[in-house]
Amino acid sequence: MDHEATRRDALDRIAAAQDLEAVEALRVAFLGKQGSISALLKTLGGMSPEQRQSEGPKIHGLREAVTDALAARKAALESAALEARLAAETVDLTLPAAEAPRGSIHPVSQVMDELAEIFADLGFAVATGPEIEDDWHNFTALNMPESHPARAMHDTFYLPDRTDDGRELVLRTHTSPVQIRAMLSQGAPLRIIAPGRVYRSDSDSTHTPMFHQVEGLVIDKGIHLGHLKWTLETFLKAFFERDDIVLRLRPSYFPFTEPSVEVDTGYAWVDGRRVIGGSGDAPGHAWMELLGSGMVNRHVLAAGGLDPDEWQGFAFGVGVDRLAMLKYGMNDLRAFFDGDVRWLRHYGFSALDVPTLSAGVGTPA
Ligand code: 2NL
Repeated sequence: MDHEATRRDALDRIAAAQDLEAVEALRVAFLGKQGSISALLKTLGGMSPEQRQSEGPKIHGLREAVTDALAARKAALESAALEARLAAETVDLTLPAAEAPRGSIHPVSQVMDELAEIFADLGFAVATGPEIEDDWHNFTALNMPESHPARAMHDTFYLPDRTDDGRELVLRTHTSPVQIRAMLSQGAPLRIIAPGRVYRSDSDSTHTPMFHQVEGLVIDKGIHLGHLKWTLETFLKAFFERDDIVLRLRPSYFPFTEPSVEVDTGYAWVDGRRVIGGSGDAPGHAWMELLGSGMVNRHVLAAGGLDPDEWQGFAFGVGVDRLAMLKYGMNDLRAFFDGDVRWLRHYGFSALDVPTLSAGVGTPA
């Protein structure tokens, strides 16, 4: 074969190569150690100077043409492969991920958000504080001095360490210490809710060692039980989204309030569930204890740095988990903290369901 025929044959075969492996095989066949064009190059060494002068440029030109053709074919195949991949792997980034695990908002979080929204509308700010407390903020300031029987009743988790000034450390048994801290740092007047985790060494079908509480505190001049009752009634009507909430206030005792009142609401059984609404004395209805409250004890005001002859207040505390169960119809508290994805899928909320008063804080349509 003359050089021209060799060139045509090589370029035809390169143009016909269907994949990168075929291009590589041709490169080896032409330009590899044993390659046909490499063999031609080697013949230059045995030629006379005249022959080499005429043959050299032809053979080098042949090598160059084949090298260029291989590179061009390789680039064409690579870009075709990329085009094919781009066409096959189109992805619409505006579609929701089909198989990605989807999270949901836990009912406790949802209810906490609902409470914050309802109370914000009444002028309350949300206060937070540490879950590890010292016994002064958790007990003493709340009119529970050492050896007070209420301390034992709280089933407190004690930590092995103490504060630098020798106070015992506990997992807070209620969110009241948050409110003590708010009184001390912000003074009066004050309108806050304190939602969060609390801990008691108690575990059965209706008690978990960790649960959620929201407390509320209003301090101003001339505050009385009427303000307490109106506030709780307004809150419960907004939370349960019904106007027929009826409250019954019973005298009670808490160390931190005086007088203390327990608040019951009327309810009825509907489809095996308690549904809040109506008077507990109405036919088919009964009363259920919902929350504890009272006028802030003057010792507690004083511990909060306030003059009890100048400032009065009311406070209340309620279990968030129980509120969630009543509103959304769960019957086993323990399932709240099992992390069972089936339960979460069933009772969880979409992250887009943000409770707002304008759109309603209740179950989305
Ligand atoms: C309940 C209901 C209650 C309070 C919590 C409170 C907080 C301060 C001052 C006075 Cl800073 N009171 N919180 C009041 C009454 C009831 O919780 O069933 N607790 C065992």
